[in-house]
Amino acid sequence: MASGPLYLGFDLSTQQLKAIVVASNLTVVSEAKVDFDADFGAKYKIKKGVLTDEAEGEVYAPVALWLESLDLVLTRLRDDAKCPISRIKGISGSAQQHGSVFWNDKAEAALKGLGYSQGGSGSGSGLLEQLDGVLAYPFAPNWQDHSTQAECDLFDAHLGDEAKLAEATGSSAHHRFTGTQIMRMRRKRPEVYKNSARISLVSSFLASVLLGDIAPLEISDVTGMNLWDIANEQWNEPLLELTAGSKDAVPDLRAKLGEVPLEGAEPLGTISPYFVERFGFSKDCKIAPFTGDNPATILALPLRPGDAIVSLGTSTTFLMNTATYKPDPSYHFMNHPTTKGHYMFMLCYKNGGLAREKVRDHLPKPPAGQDPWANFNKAVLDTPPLDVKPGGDAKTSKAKLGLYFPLPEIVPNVRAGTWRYECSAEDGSGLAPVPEGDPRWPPEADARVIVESQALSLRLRSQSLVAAPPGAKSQLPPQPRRVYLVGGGSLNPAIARVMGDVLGGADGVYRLDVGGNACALGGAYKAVWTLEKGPEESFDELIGKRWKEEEAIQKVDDGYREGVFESYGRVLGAFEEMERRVLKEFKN
Ligand code: XUL
Repeated sequence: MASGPLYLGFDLSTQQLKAIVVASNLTVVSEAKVDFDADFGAKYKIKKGVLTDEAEGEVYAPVALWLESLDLVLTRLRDDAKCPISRIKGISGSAQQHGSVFWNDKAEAALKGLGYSQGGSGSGSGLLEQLDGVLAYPFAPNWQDHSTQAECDLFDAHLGDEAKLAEATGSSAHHRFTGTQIMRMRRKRPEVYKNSARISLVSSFLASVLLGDIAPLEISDVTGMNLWDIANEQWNEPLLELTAGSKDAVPDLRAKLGEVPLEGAEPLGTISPYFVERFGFSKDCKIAPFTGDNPATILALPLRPGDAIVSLGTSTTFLMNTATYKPDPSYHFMNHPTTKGHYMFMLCYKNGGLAREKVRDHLPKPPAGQDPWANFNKAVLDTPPLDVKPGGDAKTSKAKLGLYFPLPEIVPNVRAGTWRYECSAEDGSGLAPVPEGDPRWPPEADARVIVESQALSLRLRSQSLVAAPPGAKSQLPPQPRRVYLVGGGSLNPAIARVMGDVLGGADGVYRLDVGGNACALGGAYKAVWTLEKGPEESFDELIGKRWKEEEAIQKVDDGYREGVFESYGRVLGAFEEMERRVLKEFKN
């Protein structure tokens, strides 16, 4: 193995802790992981990494599980993956967003005292033993927690309405956002709140353990709290007051949250002696700020402003890097993790792959052994855009639009259900519902319409953030430069085709081939950039030079198709009107 510095990226997700080591040229050198259920399920009684209290709507993870997992993943990295740990020069990483860890007043000293050598402070015991008794609460509320409706209502009302909250903090109130979670902790478990000397996000928790000190909250992850005033780059005083319960209690909450560095570019310090003594890290190894898993995803490639990532998993997530700040209650703006003045635009849907699967299951099943999506894909590709027969009379042709939400949706905020509509293909006029079972609407049409519906929702909400692509193709209408697909659905060619038809992509639609490793790689690349960047060199510049595009991505569709893209543009207003009508009647 060549010599030279190495960089470690962690990803502490809901179900696993992953560690990936890359060289300066971004080549992956070693990796290891801990699967929470497989490795610790019996001990912690967790399912899919979490514990649940159905009656309360609480979802939470034992913090001890993460401490044990950190020791185990590093043991595996050293022993199984044979990683030359002493060459690791910098560490960063990503963690599930919004979760919080409540430290008590013993934490700081215990973190500072971490060690491993015999006769030294730790004397051969692990993180779990050495950090015993440092938590004000043994659990971290998880992003799937939905126990905070009462607090969300108060947050949404506090600055006037949800649009004002979104304007200030980048998002309207969400159950999982940490401000509402902290407020509920104060009201439901006042002793825990009182005993919390510091509150970390999961990203800064992991950085803290590695640093051997409480790490500050990170500038991108802090925007997942409903507490950070994005435009003014400071805590929002009225929202702190709401969370803390009174004006007098605000200084105490500020102390719990700590100061937030306004840039994510500088290392926080060197690694704790514990990791040097136990695993052989260099004592000069630096810890860079960790960020949330969505911000880390946009660091897994040189994502330029105007590029979009569509993550097609169980749910759908859409991410863009943009210099435009146009918040709205139905989506999220977060600070960009590496580029000051840029934002991450994020749409988070509940319905994605599962909803497509339901439609698929209404079609005849392909014979055993064939791709279970074969008939669905054939229906998608055989149905023309919007199911408008080519060559028909443009004035009378009807376009099909639908909403397919087997789960209550957040974008828009409506109850579970399926709605089918028709409108003029020429200008979207005459929008009218189509009853279930109407012979004009066979199950094959649903296959195309659901994928179009998911893509139209993305186009509707991102249209004001995209510009006409510069360069030779400057005559093109505003659209993303590139659309990158990740997640399970990205393997499906019919879905890629519809994403290209609806969203465009002047330079095409690409599949990002990094397995499930995007967040950990984003963390590792962030460590490379933090420690190797030249003066004023941006993350995108440095990673853009070193990234081997041909190994990481594959073109899966041409993207923009003249005529087709415009036909969707003509019904976008009708799609929005359909959502409005459904929302009026079926709001969550
Ligand atoms: C984003 C969110 C999830 C978690 C998953 O707001 O809650 O994507 O970050 O770990």
